[in-house]
Amino acid sequence: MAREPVVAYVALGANLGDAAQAVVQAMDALHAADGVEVTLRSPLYRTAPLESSGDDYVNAVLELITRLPAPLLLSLLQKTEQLAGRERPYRNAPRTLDLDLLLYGGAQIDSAQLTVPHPRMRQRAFVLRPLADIAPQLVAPGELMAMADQRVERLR
Ligand code: A4P
Ligand code: MG
Repeated sequence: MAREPVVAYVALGANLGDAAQAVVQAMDALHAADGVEVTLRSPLYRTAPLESSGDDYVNAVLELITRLPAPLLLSLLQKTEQLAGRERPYRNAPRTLDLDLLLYGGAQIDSAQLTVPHPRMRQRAFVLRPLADIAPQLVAPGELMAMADQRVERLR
């Protein structure tokens, strides 16, 4: 266990089956997991697929507090994806649930399994829009405006 609690941000995405339900269930599952407390949940968004095929995605971001070291938090995210029936036929395939670790405190991590901050988060409106809802201090005002061509509609 990490000695001090760490604030982390997780992006959730799904575009197979009941995507909104998968995202909400994952938020609940993470909150119920040992060693994790979900402290903030963004609204859900319907978003156009980016470098991916299939239906529109449902995306959201949550904030959590944990003492789990980052590799164990990643394992928990992957276990939660598996419970939602995640399969990986090819990169960026449509998915029942994708959980990406965006930020883990102020840590910079570059291991074979884990890159934090998430390397593509700053190019993606489907990440920055919900992140700005719950952590506006982490998203610069101009950043989202530069992505106005990416379709992102608030669901609820
Ligand atoms: N990995 C490394 N760093 C991280 C991190 N910070 N968080 C490794 C999570 N995982 C991390 O992930 C592959 C490997 O990345 C893992 O084994 C882990 O060790 P994956 O989820 O199995 O594969 P993936 O989903 O194909 O890759 P990834 O990186 O999640 O894809 P992207 O780049 O995030 O893109 N369009 C819309 N509108 N909404 C979306 O949610 N998502 C994608 C996925 C593409 N287009 C989308 C959306
Ligand atoms: Mg992923």
